[in-house]
This record gives sequence, structure tokens and C-alpha cells, in this order.
Amino acid sequence: MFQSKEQFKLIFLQKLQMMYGKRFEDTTVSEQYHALGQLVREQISAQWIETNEKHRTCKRKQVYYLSIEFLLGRMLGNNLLNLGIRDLCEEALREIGISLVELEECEIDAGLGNGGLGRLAACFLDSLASLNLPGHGCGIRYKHGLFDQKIVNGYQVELPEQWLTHGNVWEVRRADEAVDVKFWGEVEAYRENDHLKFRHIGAETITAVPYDMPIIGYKTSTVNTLRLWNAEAAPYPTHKNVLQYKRETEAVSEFLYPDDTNDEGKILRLKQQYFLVAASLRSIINSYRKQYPDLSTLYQYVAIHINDTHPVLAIPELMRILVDEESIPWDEAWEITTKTISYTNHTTLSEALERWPVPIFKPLLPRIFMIVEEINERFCRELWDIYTGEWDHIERMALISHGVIRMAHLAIVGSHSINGVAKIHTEILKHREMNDFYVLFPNRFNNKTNGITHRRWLLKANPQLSTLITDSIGEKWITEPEELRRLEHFADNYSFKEQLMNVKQKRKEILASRIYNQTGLKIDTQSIFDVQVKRLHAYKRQLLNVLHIMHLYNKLKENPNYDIHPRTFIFGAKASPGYHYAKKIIKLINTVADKVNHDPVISNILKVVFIENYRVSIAEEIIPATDVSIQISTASKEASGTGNMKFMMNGALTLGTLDGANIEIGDAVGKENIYTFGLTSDEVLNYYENGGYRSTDYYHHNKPIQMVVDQLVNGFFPKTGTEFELIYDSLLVQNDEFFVLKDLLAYIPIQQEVGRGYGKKSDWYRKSTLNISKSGYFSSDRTIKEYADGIWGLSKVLVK
Ligand code: 26V
Repeated sequence: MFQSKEQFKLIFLQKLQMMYGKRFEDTTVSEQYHALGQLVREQISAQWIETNEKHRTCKRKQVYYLSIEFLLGRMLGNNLLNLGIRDLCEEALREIGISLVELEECEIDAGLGNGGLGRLAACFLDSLASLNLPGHGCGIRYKHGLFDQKIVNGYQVELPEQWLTHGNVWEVRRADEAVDVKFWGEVEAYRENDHLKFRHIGAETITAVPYDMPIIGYKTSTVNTLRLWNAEAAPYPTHKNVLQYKRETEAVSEFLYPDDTNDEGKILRLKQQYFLVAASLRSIINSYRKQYPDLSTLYQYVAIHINDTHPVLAIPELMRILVDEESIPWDEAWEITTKTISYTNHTTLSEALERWPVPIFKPLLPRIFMIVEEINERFCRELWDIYTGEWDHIERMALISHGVIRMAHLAIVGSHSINGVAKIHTEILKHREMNDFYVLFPNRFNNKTNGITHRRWLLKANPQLSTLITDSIGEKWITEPEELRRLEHFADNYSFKEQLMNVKQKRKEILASRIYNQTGLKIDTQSIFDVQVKRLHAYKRQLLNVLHIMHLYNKLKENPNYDIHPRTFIFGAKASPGYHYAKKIIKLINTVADKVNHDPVISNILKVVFIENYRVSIAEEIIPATDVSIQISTASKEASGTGNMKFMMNGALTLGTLDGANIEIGDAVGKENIYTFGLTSDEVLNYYENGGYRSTDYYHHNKPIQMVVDQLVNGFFPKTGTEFELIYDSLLVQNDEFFVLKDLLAYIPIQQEVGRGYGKKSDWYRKSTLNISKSGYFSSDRTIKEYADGIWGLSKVLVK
């Protein structure tokens, strides 16, 4: 790596000149960014080769993390930090008149994901490399990541995201490792040495070309790989309509989550899933074969993890390879497969559980379908032996039923480990959603509470706080996050808390000026920054938050002297393009913002900000500036949440329901240091099972609630007409599926308590300090160690 600033400057300027053929003075910031990126990649290439070489020859187990999403965000700053050269580069660049921060901002986020599930995959890659574990990601190189969001007249408008237009300096195309993936066609049976065998004929072939991205561990020699597959036309297509074939082929890696409201879209999604799985398995097995003679020992050297059910076809695909290509008998192949594969469940929401209709699945993947049918038949036969005559029970557990394939059932039956992502979520899986399977396979189920990489979310995102922490307890926390616990001793240290308060203030000012520059809105940095940023979904209840703001507005209108600490409510959220209800909530947030921010009296006390196009890089600015972290999902619905952990680590206090990892955050910090409220998950599940909730009761018996609900439709918001009827109906006609009204009743007083708490600064920062000090547990380093020990059987491989 670079020995000195002078050496860095020399190499950097040379690089810039070579790449663009102009004088340094004439280069643009974007060109400087690309030159620096390229330089960093070249600098690590020796380590990357070394790591690959080591993994190729060390005969140690490797894990492959298959995920349809990797929400990486920006790479430059993180890579510099992990290489331990960020400060050197920053100073050297400053000396030649370049701001590193400005260069970093040139990088477009790699937004190959929606939310928590994809960001978790990205955090895991960072922890794997930083812990010297041989673990690699396998995903799809979508040409367009999650859409760019514009807010026009309060409505969300989606634009195609364009992260690749200026090229991606972090990727290397590996055309020599391209593999073929087959769709459509037919299965032909034939005899070979008296065995019945199958082959796939008349298939359409798509070429999968890998693009590899280096994943650099924090101050280690390990450089792991994220392999993203690009779909390309096979070189010599035999199809009649070559243009159509080319178009359809490239569509496979064009968009993350293509619209699947019609059959064509559904087919495309299924194609993506098989494409990811087939290409990844082919390449995993190719590299395995370089070290080992046959596949009978695969599970000893390879672990394949499936992130949710999207890559679940890895199970029948591995069976296909073992049985059809390797001629391994079914039972042995099944043992190898189940010992190789493990699965994480990320949601219990039934609408999110994948089910593929047979008429879509079978023609696209004819051989895979046969294998799924065979797995199903054998499984049902086993069930019959245990639950003889209990048809309902067997039907409930079957993999294929009423013409649909249940992907979660396939995942459970075909893997040796099934984990939930927070304690309560795993308990709900075991005792409710997946209870039938838990009874059958109790040892397969386990919990792995999520985590986040404290390097990106604290060290990189919040240098001010990181410096304060390091000044107080030394820098050991960076590699051993549990060390943060030592901050506990500073909870009553006046000077520490004052500095913590100054850091927070500084970060609030940075965010405020960003908001001012983008929207012209001036926000009061002495106000409480109350933040809810996450996907927009009914169960996450952004609506509860908005109704509370409307309530505060009403109170202040009624009594301008109403005693309340000034508040800035910040939202950031994307709604899935076809999800009309979620889009209405965005419109409502913006409508309330408009009303509140333009009221001459109220706007001195309350402000509402909707931050457009929420994404990883914006999260890195918002989270350090947050006082109150809003985590108010209907209990039992949020599998874990990971935003909650990022906020905690940055000293925000959580205001949340007893859901997902909020519960574990509460256990870690103690109930004096978190604000919890609302229905418990048992109460919610009990209502769903036995009824008894009537939202109209809450509406009729509580004037403040009635008032805000009525305001959705009574002309309170000028010129909105019937705009919010859908929301109004969800609350009163559909009986408020997510218990917004009932929990609003508890949310109002707990928010008052938060306001009072914030007023007592010393106490508030005591709580804040304790939150940071207990956040080490929520590092993905801890989570990944648990996966490595408990599921994958993985150990460190040191690279020189
Ligand atoms: C997807 C969909 C798509 C269709 C409409 C309804 C719906 C509802 C939920 C989902 C989520 C799918 C899986 C997912 O992203 N789960 C998230 O995973 C995070 C990482 O484990 C976890 O922290 C979040 O609680 C969980 O929602």
C-alpha cells in the first residue's frame, strides 16, 4: 500500500493523467473519483489474488451467501477505511486541492436491494471479510437498482436508477468464467447402464457472465468476492427470432423486482431466481472440483446459504447436478444437499411468502419441476408414515398444493438449518407459522439475531462520534465491538456527555444544512429530531406517526401555549410501485408537511420533512443526526429490523413497540433507557386468532382520535377531495388491521414522555451513552460468528 502522502500523490496524479489524458487542472471531480477508485482496486489486486489462491488450495470450508439483493451503497469511503488509508488519502488529496468527501459523493449508491434484507447481506460481507472468514456473496448485477424516487406534488414518482452509466470501478468482468443457464424446452428420459436418466432438450440458453467485486476486510489481508451475474445472449443462438431472444435474455438482469402483477412479470422474476442459483452453483462446483475429486464430500467443504426463499431453487438445482450429471443415487444426493444448504427466514407476513403457480413454473423449468415433485412425493410419503390418515395435516405441510409450490416449505425440507432473525421472530416461527415443521425437525430451527457492521454505520458514518469514543476508551472497539461496553463508565461523566451532546448537535447541523440546500426548508437544530426511515409498509405504521403529528397540530391550534418541546419529524421511505396504499401514505405525509410547515405559528414548533429518495448514503447522514429512533411496527410483524440497531449505535433513543429486535435492544439497555409502548405480539396474535378488536370503539370514544381520523376526509387538507379515503377506510371500514388507532392512544403519552425526557439533557445523554455502550452486541461481527460456528462450521483462513 502507499508508504507516504507524497508517494500517494505521485501515483494518483499519474493515474489520473493516464486515464483521461489531460492536465490535472482540467479533470472533473467525477474523473478524480474514478481514478482514485481504480487506484484502490489496483492496490488491492495482489491481496485479492492471494486470497483467491489461498481459498483455492487450503482445503477449508467456504460459505456462499446467495441473495437476490445486496444493498451495498457506496464503496470508496468504506474501502479506504478498511484498508486503513483513508486519513492518508484525505490529507494528501487536500494538499493538492481535492476534497475526499466531494469525491466520495460522486459515487452512485449500488442500490441492488429494497431494504433490510439486502442491507443485511451487505453487512454480512463486510463482517465475513473483516473476520478472515472465507465467505462470498452471489447475486445479480441488475442494470437498474431500486428505482430513484422523486416527489412531485406530494406523490412518489419512480425513475429508473442508473448506477452503471458512468461505469463501476469496483467490478471486474470475468468473461472466461461465464456459464450457461437453460430455460424452457423438454425433459427426455433415456436408459444408461440400466438406469433411468433424464436430459433437458430444446432449451433456450442464457449466458451468465460474472462480474466480481472485491470485499475488503477491515485491516486484514482478506479480500473476499461478491460475484454478480449478468445475463447475456449466448454467442450462437439457435433461435428463430434473435432480436427477441436477445431482448428477453438481457431483461433477466435488467431490473431488481420487475413488476409482477402480470404473468409475464412473474415469469421474469422466476427466471431471475433460477438464473442466480444455476449460475452460482455451477461456479461453486467448478471451483470445488479444482480441489476435490467428487461431490460426495461437498458439504464438508462448501456451505450454501439462502437469504430468504428467493434462491431456494438451489435445492432442486443441486439435486439435479448430483443425480443427473454425477449419477449419484437420490438418497445420497439428498443427504449431500440438505447438509450443504441452510436457510434464513426474514418475514412471517403471508403475503410475502413466495408461492409459484405450477402453470408458470413447470414450462420454464421442466426438469427442476420434476425434481420438486419428487421431493414433495417422498416428503409426503414420510409424513404419511407419521401422520397416517391425517390428510389435512399432510396437505398443510406439502410442498405443492392446489397448483402452487410453497417455496418456504421447500426451503425447510431441503436444508439442515432454518433460522429467524430475532428471538421473538424465531419463537413465532417455531410455535406458530412453522410449527408443523418445528415439531418434525426441532433441531433444524435456531435464532440468529441480526446485526449491522459498526464499521460502516459508526466508524465511517459518524467520524465525530467515533473520535469521541476512541478518545475515551481507545480503538479496540473497532475490531471488538463489545468493547463499546466500556463507555458505560462515562454515563455519569459530565464532560463526556457534553462532548456527546456537541457531536449530536454538529451532526444535526450537517443534516439541517443538507435539508436546507435541497428543499429550502429551515429546521431548528435545537428541536428533537424524531426520525422514521425505512420501506413504506402498512405494518411499519408510518400512519401512526403521521396521525400523531396531526394530533400535535390540533393541540397547538387549540392552545398555542401547549407545552411541548419543538420537534422535527423526519421521514424517508420508498413505496413499492404497485402498492397504492403505501403511496397514499407518502402523499399524506407530504400533505401534513405542507400544512404544518406553512402555518406561521405551528411551524416554529413543529416541522415535517420527507426526504426524497431514501437510500444507504442518505441513511449515513440521517442516522448520526437522530435523537429519537421511531420503530413502531405492529408487534409480531417486524422480523427484526436493523435500522433500530444503527440508530442505537449512534446514540439515538428508541421509541418502539415490543417487536423484532427492539425487544433485545430493550433487554440490553434496560427499560429506563428505551421508550416502549403498545400492544404486545401475543396480544396482537390473540386478536387475529380470536377477534375482539373494534377500531370504531377507539374512534367513537376518543375525541382526539376521532378528530384526526375525520381530518383525513373532511376538507381539513384543502383540495385533497377523496385522496385519503383509502386510508380512512382502512382504519374504520376494514377494522384497522394493524391496530393503529389502539396504539395511537398509547403513542400520544409516550411521545410526551420523550419530550419531557429530552428536556433533561444530562439524563438524556446518560441514556444515549448507555445505548451506545450496549450496541456492540448488535454488530454483524457477532452475528456472523454465530452463523460461522452454529450453522456453517466455518473457521478463519488467514491470508498472508
Ligand atoms: C416483502 C413484501 C413484498 C410484498 C408485499 C409485502 C411484503 C412484506 C414484507 C416483505 C419483506 C420480505 C423480506 C424482508 O425484507 N424482511 C426484512 O428482513 C430484515 C433483515 O432480516 C429484517 O430486519 C426486517 O425486519 C424484515 O422485514
